[in-house]
Amino acid sequence: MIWSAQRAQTPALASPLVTRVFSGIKPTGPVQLGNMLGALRTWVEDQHRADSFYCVVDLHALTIPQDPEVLRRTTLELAQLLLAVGIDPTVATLFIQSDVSEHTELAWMLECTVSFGELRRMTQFKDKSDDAEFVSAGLFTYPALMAADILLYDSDEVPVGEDQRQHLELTRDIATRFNSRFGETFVVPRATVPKVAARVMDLQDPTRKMSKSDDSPQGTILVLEELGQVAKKIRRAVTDTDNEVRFDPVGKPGVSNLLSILSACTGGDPAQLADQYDQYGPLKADVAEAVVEYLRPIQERYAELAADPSGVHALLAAGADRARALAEAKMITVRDRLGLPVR
Ligand code: AQP
Repeated sequence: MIWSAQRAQTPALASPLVTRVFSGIKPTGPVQLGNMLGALRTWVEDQHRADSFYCVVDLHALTIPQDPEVLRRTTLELAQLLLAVGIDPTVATLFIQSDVSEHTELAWMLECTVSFGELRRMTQFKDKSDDAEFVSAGLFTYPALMAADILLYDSDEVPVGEDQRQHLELTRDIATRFNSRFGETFVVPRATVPKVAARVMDLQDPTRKMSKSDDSPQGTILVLEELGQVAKKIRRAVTDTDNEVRFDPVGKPGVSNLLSILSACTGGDPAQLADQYDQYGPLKADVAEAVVEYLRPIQERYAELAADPSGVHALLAAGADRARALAEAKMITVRDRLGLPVR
């Protein structure tokens, strides 16, 4: 117990004066524009005002079948991409989820506090399992692992796209229930969802969100895609026939999606941007140019990092060490609260 008390006082523990941010991204395929505008853009901003923990959540990728070699490669490439988009490892903690085994340990404990009915209500599970040949139990319990990721670090804020809001609500419920049953243990986090581009839609089917693992090559813009190809996809984006440029996500989902993308890349309010256009052609041309110029420096930085990936491994190991220090301390409290031996 003396040892555990010492651990619980490590300076790495959350200070009540510092906002802690945590977020993760799955290495399930090449990062798409929605990931970038809905989440990673905020990650980069947040790292300068909060103690930020960013994680490549490789264990979440296992919820759907993965080729081990491909997963190994995409995990490293995703870490490189996070550096290329502007995550600065001197101010933020960047690490790989499976390097910190406390995530899975806590996930099990939380799984035992969340009900089958709560998990069954998760719309992402329904979406991802509907047409799948094989539905893993992990896909079903995945929100408990996500809750563990967040709660381990006393996170105050979790920057995510709109699609993750429901999982965040469940995380809040899990934390609140645990605290009231076992005593104050977890910070109850809140989702921070961007004002624009919180749900970037598929360019060919603007009623469904852009996704990295969906088979919609013409509807998905990849962050590392050849820029001429990016412009072409935007010029071919599905709109509608009345040729009126108006921000109305329900009535005009295709046009509104383009306005949201333009707004996220250049600033400005999507409804006001709409006033500058009276035809789809010029709007599409401006969106294409804005996205290309947004992605160009990211692609250049990525090419430099990919040419010499040697430093990335060391940097991820250092990030995991920092994350582990916090996670170990939190698990001492959690184990104690649950009546498990404290190591
Ligand atoms: N279309 C989107 N618009 C805005 N934000 C989005 N995000 C994902 N798609 C959009 C946000 O990106 C972050 C990382 O997502 P993830 O990799 O953890 O999983 P996801 O939400 O399931 O994203 P994908 O691209 O759809 O991946 P797959 O196809 O593997 O499921 C999250 O904050 C998410 O909100």
